[in-house]
Amino acid sequence: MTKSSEFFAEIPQIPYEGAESSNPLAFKYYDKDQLVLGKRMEDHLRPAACYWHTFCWDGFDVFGEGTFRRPWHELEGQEMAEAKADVAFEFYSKLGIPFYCFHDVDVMAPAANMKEHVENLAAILDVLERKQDETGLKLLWGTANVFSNRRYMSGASTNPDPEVFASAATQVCHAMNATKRLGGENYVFWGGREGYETLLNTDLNREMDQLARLLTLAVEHKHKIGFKGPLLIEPKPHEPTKHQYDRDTATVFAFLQKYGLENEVKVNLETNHATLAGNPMDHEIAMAFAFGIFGSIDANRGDPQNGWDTDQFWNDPLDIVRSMYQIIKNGGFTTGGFNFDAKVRRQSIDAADLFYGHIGGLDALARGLLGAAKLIEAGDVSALVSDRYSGWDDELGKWMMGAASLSDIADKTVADGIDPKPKSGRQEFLENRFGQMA
Ligand code: XLS
Ligand code: NI
Ligand code: NI
Repeated sequence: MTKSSEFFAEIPQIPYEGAESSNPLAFKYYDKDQLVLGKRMEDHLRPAACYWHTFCWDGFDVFGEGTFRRPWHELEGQEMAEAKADVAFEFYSKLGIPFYCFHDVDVMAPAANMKEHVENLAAILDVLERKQDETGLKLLWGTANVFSNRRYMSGASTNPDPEVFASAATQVCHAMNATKRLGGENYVFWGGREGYETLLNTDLNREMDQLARLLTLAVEHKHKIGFKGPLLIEPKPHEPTKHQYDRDTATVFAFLQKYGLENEVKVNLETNHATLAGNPMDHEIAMAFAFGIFGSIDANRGDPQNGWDTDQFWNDPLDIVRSMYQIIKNGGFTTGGFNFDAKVRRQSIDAADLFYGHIGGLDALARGLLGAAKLIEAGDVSALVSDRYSGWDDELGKWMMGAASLSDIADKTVADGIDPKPKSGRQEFLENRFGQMA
């Protein structure tokens, strides 16, 4: 175990105490060893917490300076990176989750150029590897931040300047190597600035070809270094750019198909990004499974009154149970998991607030899992859906999906006097069933 820091000295290991507990630093529903549909809760949810919101962001917003004043933010260079790793691993361990996630720049000493970037990333890997060994924590995914540095203002791989592409490729190459070395289970691409601000200065065809080129190079590199996990694209429609090329699951799938990457790349879906794209989260999940590209989830939510990625902790029970139902019904996570890509508000400045956010988020997922499991065990929802489509398993349905031509169908319809009888879709009944579990 890592030794307790002053910052988290007041925080104990978070226990599971059950729904009746009034202890704010205890789980009420997340009991990691509880069996749900024959599988441990932890193995269903595979929870992870991220580095960036909790240990990098200092609470600044566009109108104001950082509010958190964390002790490690006062430090510099490798010393800062190591102090950050100390508190991060202490936090993950006290929370009792199995995974974490990071961007290259989250974990390392800041770098002035690409050479320093490569050196500083290498310097922190020994530390992370040692901490993983000490705590048993695993890496759900790694990624490269190719959107914050000024050089990426006009895009990373989609930049009009090939030297910027080269810089992004360098970061991706080293972030993939780092993820492989740390035993990461997936590698993520979020195209933060892979889009445009205005079409007036943009060559769309070139930009999409360049984006696909970097992905193709990453796929080749993955096989070259023997990285076993999938590469995941994280769809988002906009923010920071006006338009992002990977706007939602369906758009990503079309893009992957165009460039022949649909068997190599999957998606990391984020709740708040789905909302921004005008899609409910359960739609994104269902589409990803339908296309065979479901990978992982960034769990968070937006604010219904705000049109941006507020990254709040996901705590809408109905939304969660609907999403969880899609995940579990379709077989659940394989390499993916639920990463809390979520942050406390900038007024929540205490160490305990970081725990309240994650405890609530994990409890909400656990409740959603229990609700979805009940619906799956009851079986009435899936029976209703299969019954609705049962005609397609009969002769007429099979024939139309197979041998029949359009005119064959037209002739038969008239000759047999086919006259369909409308049936209820039962939407309110179904909504009540999900409401009961939320
Ligand atoms: C931003 C994204 C980002 C990715 C990782 O909106 O959610 O945090 O998850 O680059
Ligand atoms: Ni995310
Ligand atoms: Ni996001």
